[in-house]
Amino acid sequence: MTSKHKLAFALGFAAALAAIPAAAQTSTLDRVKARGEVICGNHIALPGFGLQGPDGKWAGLDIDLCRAVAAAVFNNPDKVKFVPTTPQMRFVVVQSGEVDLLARNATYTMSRDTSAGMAWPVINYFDGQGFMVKKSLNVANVKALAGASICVTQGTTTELNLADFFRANNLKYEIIGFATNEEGVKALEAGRCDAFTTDSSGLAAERLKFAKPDDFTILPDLISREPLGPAVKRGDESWFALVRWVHYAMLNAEEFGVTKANVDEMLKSPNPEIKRLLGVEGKFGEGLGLTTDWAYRIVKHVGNYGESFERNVGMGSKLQLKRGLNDLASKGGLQYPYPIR
Ligand SMILES: N[C@@H](CCC(=O)N[C@@H](CS)C(=O)NCC(=O)O)C(=O)O
Repeated sequence: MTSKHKLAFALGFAAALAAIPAAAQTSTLDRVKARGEVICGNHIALPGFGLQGPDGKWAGLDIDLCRAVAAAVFNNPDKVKFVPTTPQMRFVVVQSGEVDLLARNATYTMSRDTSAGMAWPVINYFDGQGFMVKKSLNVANVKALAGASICVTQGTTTELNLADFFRANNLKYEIIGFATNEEGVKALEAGRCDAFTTDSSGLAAERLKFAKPDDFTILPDLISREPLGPAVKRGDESWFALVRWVHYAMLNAEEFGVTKANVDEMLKSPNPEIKRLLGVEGKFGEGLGLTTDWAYRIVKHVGNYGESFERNVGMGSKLQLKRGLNDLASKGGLQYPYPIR
């Protein structure tokens, strides 16, 4: 290589480096730390998952995941900026890097995972698509909805599954699409459609908003699998791992009986699993760019997964959802606490 070539090479390299936006040169965790807060894309208003209270404070299972990330990074669950998103905008804010993670009942699917510039660290709620109808319609299952008009939110897996199911079963139906749940649910309440369909957890949440919730029933059958979980921008594996392990820490805490109330007491536990979880033994948080007490912070500020589930969507909450698929694997569910070791 001549000196001229060397110079051109060096300049070309410098130019290429300069062309990389600043954001691409630092890790998501570095940016989060420098900014002093996590930016979390959430739902505009979904009781149990992401809903703003009269005091302006957000609450829900998805909100807890964002707060748990903040607790792990900052030892402060309030260091989160929430960015409410519609179904149509939710992935754009992930792809553009406007949010560090999206936590709003979004289904993990192959195309969203492989061709949309996003990655899905973990599933924090296993769900399926259901239907809600007025009790007075007197239908017992989804197939009895042949010929019905069905309200659905656009830009969702829901509208795709709906079309598949009715086509596959040779059933006629009329689809009435809306940009938001709110409009679709209002249309059902007003009698403009016979049924409203979305994730079954979303149905339980939306029913709460009716003036007369008891006039409506959720049909027993589910027509799809909807694994719901957070999404991050593809390309930062460390951040991906951090979000995933935050959820696993909450599962491990539940598995070993570590709760918000007893976490300080548990620091003295002789159980090696608990010692590793809480950072009494080992330095597992360091691999994530965090402190050794990263999981202690999560449980201390947010609680374990079971606590978050019960508080937000479980039998003790207004939604009254059973643990079902979201029980720990040791109790027959799909939530599996991967080993911290
Ligand atoms: N899990 C499905 C459906 C998501 C979905 O429809 N979510 C509803 C709530 S259950 C929604 O966000 N509606 C918009 C709104 O209410 O503004 C997906 O990821 O496509």
